[in-house]
Parts: sequence; structure tokens; C-alpha cells
Amino acid sequence: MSLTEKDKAAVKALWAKVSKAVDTVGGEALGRMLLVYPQTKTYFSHWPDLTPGSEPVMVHGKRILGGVTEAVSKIDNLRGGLVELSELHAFKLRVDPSNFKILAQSIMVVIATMFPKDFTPETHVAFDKFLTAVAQGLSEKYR
Ligand code: HNI
Repeated sequence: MSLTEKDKAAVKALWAKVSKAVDTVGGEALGRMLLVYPQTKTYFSHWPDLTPGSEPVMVHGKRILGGVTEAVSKIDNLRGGLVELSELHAFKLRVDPSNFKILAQSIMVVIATMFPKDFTPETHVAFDKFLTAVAQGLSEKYR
């Protein structure tokens, strides 16, 4: 299920808009993930506050969004391009890779609600493929 040139163009066009809302999208998505899938809270138990909208959630959400922006810039080589982030999540943070799918889902819900006109079914398909490829890239170092 590789990304076509058309998919890549759709992802880049969507991201050109989404990345302007860098202060909100990532934080909202992370807050949703922690609330809707409470098992993900175990990885962040050292934070003082895990409720949606809290400072650590919003700050870290912005960082994650920066990771996605990096992935968009490496869209032609997601398997090799995310090796450092993969190493971090695999060996240091020990995040179960099944959680990448859960975060991807949360990111898409937030984008769909904030950018309903841009998140067309076609863009949804392209972006879903992209986030699947990002999850694969992040999982590269687990084996
Ligand atoms: Ni993730 C740290 C990017 C998914 C748990 N994560 C980061 C950092 C980036 C990042 C960037 C900061 C790195 C650094 O400090 O050098 N994470 C991403 C991306 C995705 C992702 C792009 C998927 C799209 N991370 C997840 C998921 C979980 C997760 C699904 C767990 C459910 N990440 C963490 C934790 C940290 C982290 C935990 C360290 C947080 C801290 O500061 O304590």
C-alpha cells in the first residue's frame, strides 16, 4: 500500500494548512488519545497532568506534530528517514508500536474536525496511507 505521487501531493497540500495550527492540532490529538485510549497513559505517568488541554499535553503534542512535519519532508524515504525517532521509541521509550495506529487515528479525527473542507475522502485515504507508512518507519528498529 505505497503512496502514489497523487497521494504525496494530497498529503503535502493538507500539511501546508495543518502545520499552521501547530500549537493546537498535536496537543488536541494527544489529549484525545490519552482520554479515549487510557492504556496509553502508562507512557506519560511521569507528567504532572494528563488531562486534555493541560500544559504538558499541549507542549508534547506540538513536539509530536513536529515529528510528523519531519516525516512529511521525508515522504519519499519514510523507512530510512525516521530511524532516530524509531530508535528512541523502541529502545528508550519502549512504546508498543500498536499505539502508533491509535495516535494516527486521533490525529485524523482532530484534522477532520478542524479542517472539514480540506479533509475530503480522497485526502483522508492519502493521509491514512501516509500515517501507516510513518508508523512502519517508526517501527523499523523494533526488530
Ligand atoms: Ni512519541 C517523545 C514523535 C507516537 C510516546 N515522540 C517523542 C518526541 C517526538 C515524538 C518528536 C520527542 C523526541 C525527543 O525528545 O528527542 N511520537 C512521535 C511521532 C509519533 C509518536 C511522530 C507518531 C506519529 N509517541 C508516540 C506514541 C506514544 C509516544 C503513540 C505512546 C503512546 N513519545 C512518547 C513518549 C515520549 C515521546 C513517552 C517522551 C515524552 C517525554 O518527554 O517524557
